[in-house]
Amino acid sequence: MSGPTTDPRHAVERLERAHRVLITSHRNPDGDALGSELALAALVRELGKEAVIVNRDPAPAGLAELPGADTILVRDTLPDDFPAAYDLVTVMECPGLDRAGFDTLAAVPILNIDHHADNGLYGQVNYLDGDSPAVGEMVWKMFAAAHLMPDAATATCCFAALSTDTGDFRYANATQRAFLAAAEMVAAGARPEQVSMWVHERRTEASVRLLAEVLATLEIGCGGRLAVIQADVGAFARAGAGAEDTEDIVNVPRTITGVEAVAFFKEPEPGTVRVSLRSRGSIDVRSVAAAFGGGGHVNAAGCSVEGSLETARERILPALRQQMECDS
Ligand SMILES: [Mn+2]
Repeated sequence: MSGPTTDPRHAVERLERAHRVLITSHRNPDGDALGSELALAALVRELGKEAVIVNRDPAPAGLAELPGADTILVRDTLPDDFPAAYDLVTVMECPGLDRAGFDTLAAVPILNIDHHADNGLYGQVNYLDGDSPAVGEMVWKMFAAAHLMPDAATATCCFAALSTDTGDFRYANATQRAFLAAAEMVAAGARPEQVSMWVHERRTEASVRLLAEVLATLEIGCGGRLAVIQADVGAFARAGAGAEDTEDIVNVPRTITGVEAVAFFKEPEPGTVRVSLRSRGSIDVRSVAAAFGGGGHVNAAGCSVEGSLETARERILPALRQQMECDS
């Protein structure tokens, strides 16, 4: 273990000492997870090493079109030649090692690359930058640190990571640093219009039907500041939808004037309820999620609760209302 570093050279130096690198990220990978994994694999190969990407869950439909995404192994367990055939594991965008969904990753030294403020420093090298808009941007900086020029496909992967994690450059993390990196990526051949198509125009019919079901459950509380939506097992069944069809729905109530926080309760199958929380400004939904074993960012977090949807609501909503200082 060593202290965290924001210097991409330290991460590149660790890669240079490796021969065969296993790359993974969190369960239900998003644009930053997938884009940063693919870009890192390209960097590892440019350095003359071998890279294998393994994820526990498949990519969402649109992001499966990222260049190289078809090379990602999706498995419930690590490859049969792990740990013997690997001398480094690189974990992308995981505040805790458990997020990857594999039990034995720590059998090999770990390079931990993340931008979450609550990262658990589980790596031999911890390349962490809480000011970075996306882990894909941190990988982009590693190319410069290695004096290597990313190709157009890699630039597109990094751009996908950056644009999805900044909400198409609309969130507070769409900083000057984010735009400067985006300009470099486009100059290197990244295709923003292609990424936008993959991210926004690959909806399933089931997800649009589920959206209708969910919006019909909208409740507004806390004097107009809190929006609550849900998808119970019946809603998933009527829409023909699964957990993968809930993406982005939580953001719809956030567009209501005056709404400062959104809670979305999802019950794709009975017994476990996934909760997505979104907020504005200083309302800290990460601490609410963390109280129930989850995590994330101050303004975007989530957790899972065992039991019924009603139980999950009874546990989470009082904690959220307290965080928001609701008096009604
Ligand atoms: Mn990220």
